[in-house]
Amino acid sequence: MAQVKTLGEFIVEKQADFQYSKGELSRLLSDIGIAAKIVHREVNKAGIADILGETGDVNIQGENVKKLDVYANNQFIAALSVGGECCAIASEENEEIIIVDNSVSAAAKYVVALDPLDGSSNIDVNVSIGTIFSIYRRTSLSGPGTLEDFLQPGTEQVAAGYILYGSSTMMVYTTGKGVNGFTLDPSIGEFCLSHPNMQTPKKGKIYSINEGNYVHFPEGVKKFIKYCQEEDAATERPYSSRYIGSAVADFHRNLIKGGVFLYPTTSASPKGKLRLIYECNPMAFIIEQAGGKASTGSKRILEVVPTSLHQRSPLFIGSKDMVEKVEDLIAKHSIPAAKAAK
Ligand code: P6P
Repeated sequence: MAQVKTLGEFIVEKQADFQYSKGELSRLLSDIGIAAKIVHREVNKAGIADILGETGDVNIQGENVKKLDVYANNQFIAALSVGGECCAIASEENEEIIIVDNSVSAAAKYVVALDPLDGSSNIDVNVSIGTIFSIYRRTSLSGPGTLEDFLQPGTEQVAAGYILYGSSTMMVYTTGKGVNGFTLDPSIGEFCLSHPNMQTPKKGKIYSINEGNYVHFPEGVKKFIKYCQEEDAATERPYSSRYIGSAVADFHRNLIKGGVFLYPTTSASPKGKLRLIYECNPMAFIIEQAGGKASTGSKRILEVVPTSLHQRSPLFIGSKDMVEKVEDLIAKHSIPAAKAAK
């Protein structure tokens, strides 16, 4: 039987990749793995336990809060707080950053931004959902973590990853030395290395977008959708349209099979819908490490300098050739501001 390598063994083994590493990042990633296993357990019995449905609260995004959202948020905050390796946490579920206020954590050198349960509108209909996380080295020199610690461009991320609660539960992450995927084996309660050194195909035949918003899309995006639908044997078109409505699930499928996920600006989301700091940036870090690309439509996602914690961004992410095709069409069909002003 092939030797199984657990997440814990892998993290320790790769710790050697980081000179001067004293194990803090390793422990931080392990803390995330522990919280993931706890959330996995609840997600997989949501249909049984009284954890379905809504709490009756509305979060800062104006979204109805699902019980599992709150549960996941609490579990990750607790694991990160107890672990002592991060001094502050930013969560989609919390308007302000959470200071991890204990003697050990105050000296910790990392901050973690996370979407504890993305796609939660799918919980009650048993569709895959996910957790997304992003880790930065704090920029503040001492004392409690600060908002500025989170307002760093995605290029500064130390690590990023997601947990996908799907037909199996997987944890996929990068520390800047490639992308590795681990599948939870519930029989031993361990994440085991199942997808070493993940690389996304340069070309893909899948496009993922909510075409219900078509009329509001920028012209270049409309042209890309039509491009995907044209018959052309040489480029294996038409492509397939696949859209789950859960970013982590759509991203993960395209990462493995090749494809492009698009969330452009729409009338409901004039700045895009996905959050820069704890959704776009972590997935952008992963896709670049896997040989793909992530763009706002005109700029590399990882180079956007955030100005607020929950700011949104348009997102075009996946196979390099497909993202570049979208960027080309957006550039070609964008109306220069001056001309538009006439
Ligand atoms: P729409 C889920 O609510 C989410 O934030 C992402 O996971 C998903 O990709 C997107 O919204 C779906 O949005 O507008 O297509 O329903």
